[in-house]
Amino acid sequence: MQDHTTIARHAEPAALPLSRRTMGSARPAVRLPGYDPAALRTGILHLGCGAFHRGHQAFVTQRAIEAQGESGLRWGIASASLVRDTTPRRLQAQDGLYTLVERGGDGDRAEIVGAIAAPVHAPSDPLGLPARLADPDTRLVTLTTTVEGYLLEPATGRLQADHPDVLADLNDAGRPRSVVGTLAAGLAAVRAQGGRPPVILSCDNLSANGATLRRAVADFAALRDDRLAAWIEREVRFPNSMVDRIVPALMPEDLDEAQLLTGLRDAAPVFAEPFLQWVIEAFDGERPMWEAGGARFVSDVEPFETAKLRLLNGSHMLLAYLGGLAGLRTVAETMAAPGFAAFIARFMRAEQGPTLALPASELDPYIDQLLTRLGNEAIRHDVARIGRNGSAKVATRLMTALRENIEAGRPAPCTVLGIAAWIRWFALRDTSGTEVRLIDPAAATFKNTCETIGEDFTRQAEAFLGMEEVFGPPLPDHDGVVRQLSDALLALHREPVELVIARLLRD
Ligand code: CS2
Repeated sequence: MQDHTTIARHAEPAALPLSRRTMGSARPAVRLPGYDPAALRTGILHLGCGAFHRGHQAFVTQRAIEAQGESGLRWGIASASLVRDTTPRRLQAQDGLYTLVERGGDGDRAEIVGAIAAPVHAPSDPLGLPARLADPDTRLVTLTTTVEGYLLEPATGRLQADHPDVLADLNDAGRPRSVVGTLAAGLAAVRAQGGRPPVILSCDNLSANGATLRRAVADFAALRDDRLAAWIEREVRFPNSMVDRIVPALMPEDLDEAQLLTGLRDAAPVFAEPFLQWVIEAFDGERPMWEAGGARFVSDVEPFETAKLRLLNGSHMLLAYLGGLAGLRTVAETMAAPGFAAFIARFMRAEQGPTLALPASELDPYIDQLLTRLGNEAIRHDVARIGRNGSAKVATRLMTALRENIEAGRPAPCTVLGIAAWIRWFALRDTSGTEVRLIDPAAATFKNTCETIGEDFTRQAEAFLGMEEVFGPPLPDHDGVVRQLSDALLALHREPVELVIARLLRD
């Protein structure tokens, strides 16, 4: 492995900016698109032009275009950000091209991706996203907007009909702000033209992502016109999909590191782990040959997505909250600290694993592979970032399995300690002088609860578990769980995280 700090110091400031014209002068080890990016037409509209999309779907699409030759050229992506994000503007200045760096234990591999034929900054786009969706060449709409973008009521999974963005989009369908408003306006235009709707493929990291999005869009459409809602339910396909690749957000030093690898200046490179998985519910309709980039088409995505959410994303939550409390900054630093890797292995093997319908012959290697991925030191994955919006994640990633474990009489101390660590982030704010910041829509409520209750940990545990919109309905053996959670809160209050983990592993 090269030393990344040394790399950052030696990047030359005067490198040529990446563009179609300069791409050919990239260093010889850099892989270039196996097609002419200027010849692409757009067949895919993507919403959410962030790092994850570019490290995952756009890369897989590049492989598909390469594999399909001439007929692949219709699958260029119009990749849009709906709001503040300026990534599309940076990509426009470099003809949609960007560098993807895969970082594994054995070094870095850089590739220029050209699949984004049209980076779209929605607020300044002359066409507008509904018109792009309704273009008959658009056969697929893919999304990575995060679940918060779907504007759902957490308790019911239905659209928040009174959300300001929903109300604004109902008044002005021309330039929608919300994901659901954009999809509904585009689909209404397809219907008005008597056209065939594109397939809408959610690539957001939540269970039943396609079905969830379908309900949100139909709810929005029903607020406009019941017939539109019925047409969407009948005519539009929303397959489910499971996406997996660890793609941290861009760090300032990444620009110099990418430049050192390629010799070109890229304002929007992406760094990702080598691993990639994309499991898509099979659907009828035209699409790129994504299998060429590793995608799999299956009849039921649910087992894949549950395993991934509980094992990978659940472990991420525990590492983020416990690692953050221990003063560690990244997932890999946390995995390398004493006790943490063994703790996460136990969480996956003894707590989450037994709740999954996977035979040991599949589960064991999957967990081993995850332990290696989480420990990948070349990936700087910020714990505070992973810890964001835990209130929208804890139910699917931790609580469902905890409930099943209690019902089966299986102890789940690692899960309980992880939840306690999350609560501690909010409790610590004003008591220890530690600057603890965790972005979460429920942050104010959580901090308030901790402040009002103070150090009565039984009451704290009761108050948090009582928040059904976050933790779900009361657990079986409620009193037992309150006791365990309050013990864990007390332990984290009294002792350093490492000691608490060491004791848990000994017991
Ligand atoms: C992470 C995910 O931030 C988070 O919630 O757990 O983004 C994770 O890196 C991806 O789901 C990996 O596929």
